[in-house]
Amino acid sequence: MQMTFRWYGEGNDSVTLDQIRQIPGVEGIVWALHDKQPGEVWEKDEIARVKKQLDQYGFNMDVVESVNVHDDIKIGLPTRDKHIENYCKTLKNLKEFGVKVVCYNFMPVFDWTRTDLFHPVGDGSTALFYEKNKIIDDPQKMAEYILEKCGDYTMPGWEPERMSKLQELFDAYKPVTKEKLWDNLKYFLEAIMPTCHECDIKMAIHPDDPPWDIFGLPRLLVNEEAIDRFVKMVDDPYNALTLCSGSLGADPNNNVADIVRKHCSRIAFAHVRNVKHFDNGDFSEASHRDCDGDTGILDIMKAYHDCGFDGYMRPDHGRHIWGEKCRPGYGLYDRALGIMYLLGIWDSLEKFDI
Ligand code: CS2
Ligand code: MN
Repeated sequence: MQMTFRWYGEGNDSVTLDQIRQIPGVEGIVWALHDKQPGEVWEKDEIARVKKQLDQYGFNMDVVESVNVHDDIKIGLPTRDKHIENYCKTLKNLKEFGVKVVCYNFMPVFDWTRTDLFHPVGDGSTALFYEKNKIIDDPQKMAEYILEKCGDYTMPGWEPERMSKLQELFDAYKPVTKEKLWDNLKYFLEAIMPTCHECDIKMAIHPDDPPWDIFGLPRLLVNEEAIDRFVKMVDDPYNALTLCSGSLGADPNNNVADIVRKHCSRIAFAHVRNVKHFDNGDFSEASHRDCDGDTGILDIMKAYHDCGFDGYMRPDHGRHIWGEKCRPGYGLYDRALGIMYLLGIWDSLEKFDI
């Protein structure tokens, strides 16, 4: 297993590479060109600039999160072939810099959705929170709230440019049923697999967050059955998973450790995050410590260890603690604590026969 840390880039993150270097065990930075719109080619000189920054601190750039997929591909419009061609160009450019894994998602319109980005946890810290009753039929209001709360930071998947065309986007997705969306995902993957082989880059899909339909939009990667279908649909080692325990774990019926055991060989990238459920269906993100949530962090780490997982891992969203001002879910302190906890479990599993 190789520990990594997500970083949004120079001038685009409250956390610095110098700080990340001081967290024990971090070998690579999970990065992206965050100013790129979905569909735009990532040029070599732009990638080279990031490489230079990471090299100074001895970090690798093996994992990208995310090269976002253009809506035309998800909707299945005739223009998708042009966008797929551009996606392949980006993969070829990334290959030149040794990138091994590209994380992406196939969620219509929105990336992850929360109703409160700074919900008090009760100990003075705040965390991302999802209140089921607040997801009413007003996606516009939701988008405005998210954009306002993010302040100067744009959140991937919630780019103001896309959010300003929300109604148009919703209209475009109207004919896209869940089955159609599966077909469009298959089309995309089959089209890019030869390039992935050629470039030795694994495409690692991130599950839908939360793992159920919202605002009438279909969502695919929501449970074990869907993941089974996904890996069989394009049965290729380069068609891989970003297994996000927090996304899947938002549904109490999902047993993430079981999914790890079943699909370990197809997991290229592990996101480890803890979620606490409430009886009414709401959930809050929690610290990485097992007993602070219901995701089964210890079981998940043991499952990865038992399977001999040798892919990339990162702590996922953290709480906002010690008064830190940061991107929602992406501060330094709680994610650094998360890493120490995860490495503590891993090191113990390595040393003792448990
Ligand atoms: C989220 C997502 O769970 C997560 O890691 O922060 O924004 C995630 O990065 C994307 O869905 C991946 O494409
Ligand atoms: Mn995740």
